[in-house]
Amino acid sequence: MPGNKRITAFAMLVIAAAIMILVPKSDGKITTKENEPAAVSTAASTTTTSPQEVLQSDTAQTSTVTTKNKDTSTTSTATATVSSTAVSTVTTVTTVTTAPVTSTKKPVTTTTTATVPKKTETTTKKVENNKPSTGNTPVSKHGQLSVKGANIVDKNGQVFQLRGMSTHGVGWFPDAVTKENFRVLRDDWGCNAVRLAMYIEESWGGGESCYLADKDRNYKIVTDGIDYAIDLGIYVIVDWHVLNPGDPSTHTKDAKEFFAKIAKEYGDSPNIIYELCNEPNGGVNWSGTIKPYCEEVTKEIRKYDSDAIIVCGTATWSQDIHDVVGNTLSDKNTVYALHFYANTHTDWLRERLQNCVSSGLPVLVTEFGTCDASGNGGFNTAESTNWLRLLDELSIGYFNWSLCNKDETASALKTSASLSSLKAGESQLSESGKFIRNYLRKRAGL
Ligand code: IDC
Repeated sequence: MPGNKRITAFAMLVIAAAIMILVPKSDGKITTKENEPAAVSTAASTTTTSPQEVLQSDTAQTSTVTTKNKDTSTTSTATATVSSTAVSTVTTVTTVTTAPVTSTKKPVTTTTTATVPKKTETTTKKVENNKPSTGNTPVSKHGQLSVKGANIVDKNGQVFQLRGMSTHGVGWFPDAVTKENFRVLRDDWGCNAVRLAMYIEESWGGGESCYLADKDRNYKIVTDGIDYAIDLGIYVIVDWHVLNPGDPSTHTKDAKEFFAKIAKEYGDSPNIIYELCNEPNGGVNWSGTIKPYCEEVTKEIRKYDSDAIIVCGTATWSQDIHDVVGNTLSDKNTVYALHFYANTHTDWLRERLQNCVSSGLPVLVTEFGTCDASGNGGFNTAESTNWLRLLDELSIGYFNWSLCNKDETASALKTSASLSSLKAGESQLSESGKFIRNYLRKRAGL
């Protein structure tokens, strides 16, 4: 019947038009054009995530658009964050595509970046690194750490002791930064954390450069290391390894830039801990130089990460923690670094530590060696044990220098051992490595 046919044809047209309007693009991505509404127009970052992942709300300056693609079971989220303070002549448009996941494994992420000229605001990128740790890992159990009095406490307010290995300089020994190495440290050594030491201004020739000689290379090694730690559910200290020169304020601008980038990318992750300056030295003092430097960098980090633990180095190669008593930063989640090398720094420094802790100062030993302060010679089990017992008594965390096979006493690995494939057990370990593994295992109840 012609009348009915006309109605049917009309109905089909309406349905077809509705499908064209309503069905999202098959690739599940949002394309953001330059001339889109105010907040999005200046900058855009597009992220495709798994349904389980929920983008945590950003600052008030972030606008988020979310669509659901039924076909691919993915959620597309466009996030634009406009920094009101920064002024730039370029805008970066970043597209992050994350394959959908059904398991708890980290999704594969690809990132493409294009530069769009002529905008006056800069974009901040928010990659989703805040996936909750699953399984029985240190971070899934203890979550976001904070400072309470002289202690670090976990998400339940229970005192928590960080224990782990420090890498050597990641620019120098990048091979040590592998997920399998960190897994062995977690499962066979009983570590709940690692420290990534990134030298700032010391280069050793060849491609093995410090941060300022090759920012991109060092940044990549560090962020790979952070990703492994997040995947494994362990804590990770990002160490701005100030040593030569000893004045951290020489590179305040670079430190702020580096930590802001890390904090933007990982600020939502409970794993991350920022160490602002390894060992100030060369006569710089706490109140005149180190504290103002730490305050400035802390302010920068807090723009993007409101609660992570921040570690401030102290004067004289991070030994002068007593200078900080009564003159701490106002930031409540800040702790102060004490470093020792067991054959050089003995009773007198332990007494200092006890006094400072009695005064309520929160201290973290982000680096210690079992030997001389030179890192070579003087392996001393008795003094190392004295130190570690005291730190255990006080629930103060510690990180051993270093996860390396360099020919020096402090190295935990034999020179002949492969740096990239740490095996469970003692076969690859130096004298120091065996002692440390054994001590850490016992402490972790392994
Ligand atoms: C040492 C390394 C050594 C390297 C040297 C470079 O062990 O291989 O040649 O740095 O300057 C620290 C520092 C740490 C030192 C370590 C041992 O934080 O960078 O590493 N140490 O000297 N403070 C006290 C000792």
